[in-house]
Amino acid sequence: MKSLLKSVKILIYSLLLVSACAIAVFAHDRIDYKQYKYNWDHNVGQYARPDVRKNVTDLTSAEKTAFVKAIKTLKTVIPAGSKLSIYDQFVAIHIGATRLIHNHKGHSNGSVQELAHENAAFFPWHREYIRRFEQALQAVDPNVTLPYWDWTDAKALDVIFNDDFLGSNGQGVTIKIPNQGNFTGGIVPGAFSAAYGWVMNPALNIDLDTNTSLGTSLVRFLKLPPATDYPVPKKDVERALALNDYSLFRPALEGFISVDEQGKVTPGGFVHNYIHGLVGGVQIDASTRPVKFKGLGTMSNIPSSPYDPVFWLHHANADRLWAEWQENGPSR
Ligand SMILES: [Cu+2]
Repeated sequence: MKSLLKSVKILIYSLLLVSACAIAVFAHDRIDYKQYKYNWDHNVGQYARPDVRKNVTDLTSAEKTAFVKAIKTLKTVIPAGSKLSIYDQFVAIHIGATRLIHNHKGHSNGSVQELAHENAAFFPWHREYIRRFEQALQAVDPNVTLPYWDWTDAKALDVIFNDDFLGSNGQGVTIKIPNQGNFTGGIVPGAFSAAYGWVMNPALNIDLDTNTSLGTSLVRFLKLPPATDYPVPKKDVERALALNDYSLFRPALEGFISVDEQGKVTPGGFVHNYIHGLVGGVQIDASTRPVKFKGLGTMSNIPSSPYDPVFWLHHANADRLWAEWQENGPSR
C-alpha cells in the first residue's frame, strides 16, 4: 500500500512537472517562429528565435559599445595553433575567396578570376560569410547582431563615422583636386587606430595586383571626389530591386551596371561598389584608356576591405536588400 502511494505521488509530481514544462514551452512559443522558415535549428529540432539586425541609426549607445567591444575581442583572440587572430582569419577568408578560382585552375598567366565578387556567388557567398562573422561576435556577446548601413539614409554617415562608434574620416593627408578644392583623409584616429590595438597584418593587407603591402593602419578618404555624393539615391536601389532577373539584379546591386526605366544598361560604379569608394577613396587616372581607378583607403582595396569594421554594416545592408528582393517574387 505504501509503495503504491509512493508510485501515485511520483506520478502526480511527474504530471505536474510535465505540465509545467508544457506551459513554459507554450509561453515561450507564442511567437510563431515558423514564419522564419530559414531558421530551423537542426540541433534543437525547432524553429530558433531569429537574430534581428537593426538599422545602425537605431542602435543605443550601449549597443554600439557592445558591438565595438566584440569586434575588438575577435581582433585580440588568437586561437591555439594559429598565428592569426579570429578577426584576421576572417580577413584572410575574404582574400582567399577573391583568388580561389584563379589558384584552383592553376592559371599562370596572371589573369584573375573572382569567386566572391563580380559573379552570381556575390550575394550567397557574403550572406554565409557575414553570418559566420556575426556568430563569432555572438560567441563573445550573445546579444550582438550586425547592424546594417542603409546607404539611402542621410543620417547614417555621421552615426557610423563618429568617434563614439567606428571612428571618423582619416587624417593627415591633403589631396588637392583642381577646381574642386582640398580634401583630407589618411589614417583613422581613435578606437580603430594602432594606439587602441587596431593593427592590421601587413601580409594580409596587400594590393594583390601589385603585390605590395598597404601597411598596418586603417585608412579612410571619406567623400573624396569623384565619390562625393551621399546618400545613394533611393531610386537607384529601387530600380535594382525591381529587376526580376538575378543575372541583372546581382550586377546592378553589386554596382557594376545601372539599369534605367527603359532597361538601358550603363556600366560604372554604383551602390555597393560606390560605397566601397565613398569610404576608402578612389582616384581616377583619366590619362589612360580605359580609365584607371586607384584605391586609396582600406575599403577601396576589396580583398582586405573587411579590415575596416564598416565592411560588416555595408554587407549586412547588401544582404538585407537581397533578402527583400527574394521575398518580392516566387521566381526569385
Ligand atoms: Cu566582399
